Amino acid sequence: MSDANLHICVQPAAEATIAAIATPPGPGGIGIIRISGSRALPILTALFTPKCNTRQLRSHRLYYGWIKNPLSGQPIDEVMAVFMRAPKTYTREDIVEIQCHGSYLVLQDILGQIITLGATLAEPGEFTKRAFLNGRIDLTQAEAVIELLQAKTREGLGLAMSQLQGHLGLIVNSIRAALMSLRAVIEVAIDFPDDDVEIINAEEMGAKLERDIISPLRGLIKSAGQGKIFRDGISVIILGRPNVGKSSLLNALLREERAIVTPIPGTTRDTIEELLDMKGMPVRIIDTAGIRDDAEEVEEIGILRARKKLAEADLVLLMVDGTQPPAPADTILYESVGDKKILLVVNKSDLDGHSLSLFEAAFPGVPKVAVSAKTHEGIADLENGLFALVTGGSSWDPGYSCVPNVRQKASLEKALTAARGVEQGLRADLPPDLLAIELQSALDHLADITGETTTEDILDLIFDQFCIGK
Ligand SMILES: Nc1nc2c(ncn2[C@@H]2O[C@H](COP(=O)(O)OP(=O)(O)OP(=O)(O)O)[C@@H](O)[C@H]2O)c(=O)[nH]1
Ligand SMILES: [Mg+2]
Repeated sequence: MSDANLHICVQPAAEATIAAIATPPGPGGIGIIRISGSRALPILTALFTPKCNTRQLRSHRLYYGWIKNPLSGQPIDEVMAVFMRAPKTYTREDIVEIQCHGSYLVLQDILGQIITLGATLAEPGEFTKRAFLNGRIDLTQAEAVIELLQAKTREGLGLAMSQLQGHLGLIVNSIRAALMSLRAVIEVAIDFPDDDVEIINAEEMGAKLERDIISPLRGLIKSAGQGKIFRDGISVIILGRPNVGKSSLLNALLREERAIVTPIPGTTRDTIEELLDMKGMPVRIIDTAGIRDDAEEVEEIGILRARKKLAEADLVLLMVDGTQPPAPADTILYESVGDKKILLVVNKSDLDGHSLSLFEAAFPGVPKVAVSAKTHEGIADLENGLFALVTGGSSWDPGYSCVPNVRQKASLEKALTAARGVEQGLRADLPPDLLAIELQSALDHLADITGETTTEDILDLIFDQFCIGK
């Protein structure tokens, strides 16, 4: 190709053609570079020599060939390349994907050529942001993409998938449609204030408000609470006096010898954190230094760390040695936990002299479970007990539900408050223009969820969570 064909095009930011490496850093079987925007095809044409000698690349077809330096003609890599013409693409713009060998250097070289030919480096999440701005997906689906990428368990993935299919957007839009039909009636009442006919039938409107708006909003808010634990997971801390078996329990839960276990009290000096999948719930489990008064210096620091971690934990596994009678130190620890959820783990059930009933008497009403961290007896009971404590024993099936995230839940709550305002206004016979204000506020908060009125700041916050190339 001659130099004359290599004109570099500088485009305004909104229309800029963007490019990024879409696969994670590090060597891999293949690496993918993605380009989106009006210059995607000219850039590919300048770099790519297909084996089949075609003049024009057809859309949505995968071609085999070589990426070459457009100036020197020097081959850079043997690749598969695809051009996808807008609008049937991820961003609704023209897209090119180049599958090359998964070498960081090759990927960097090709990306460098693409930038030279006029593309800009994509920001994190910019491809998905364009999909949203170009109307292919709503904001709930864009957020689902982040969740899908970050899901830690199958259940978390199920939630993300359901949201990616747009289920939440559909429900929110049906609530909005109901609000709009109420607003239409109220607007008629505003326009004809002296009409003899009663336009607003408070009872009928109240019933519709409850059935089509308030009740589904409540349902969504409730499932947000339940879903949070499957999406974001929980943090569980193992606390107890030295030598009760905390590290052994960590190992038993992880099913690997992660932490050092010895008969010497004060073995664990630092906190140890690991992530595990407990019945679909991502659980960050934290083993801590055994807490005692006469600890030496390093151990003392570990104990301070344990106390700090306690503040962040959602649930405490308070571990005791079931072969020893309850000690005042156990009670002091129990009291230090405050109002956090707690499960008393009475360990060493494999040994003679183990007694659950002694602890029943000392800690009445506290959920407890007998286990042997050594033989793994009772570990399943512990997992069930922990799960029940966290979920409140609900038999909710996360995989198929519509579960709003924290941001969406906050908007749903504001919409619910506004909808309740309308309900109260109807009962108090407020003038229609005041009802209209509350109704509009509910509509605005719902529009925030799907992204119709979301501010640039919030969009930035959302898309900043993405990785580059997505
Ligand atoms: N028989 C029996 N021994 C156990 C059990 N759990 C732990 N042990 C033993 O108790 C000792 C202490 O276990 P660790 O898991 O290190 O206890 P820890 O609470 O982490 O102790 P520190 O880190 O020192 O606070 C080790 O000798 C373990 O083998 C159990 O369920 N049964
Ligand atoms: Mg330990």
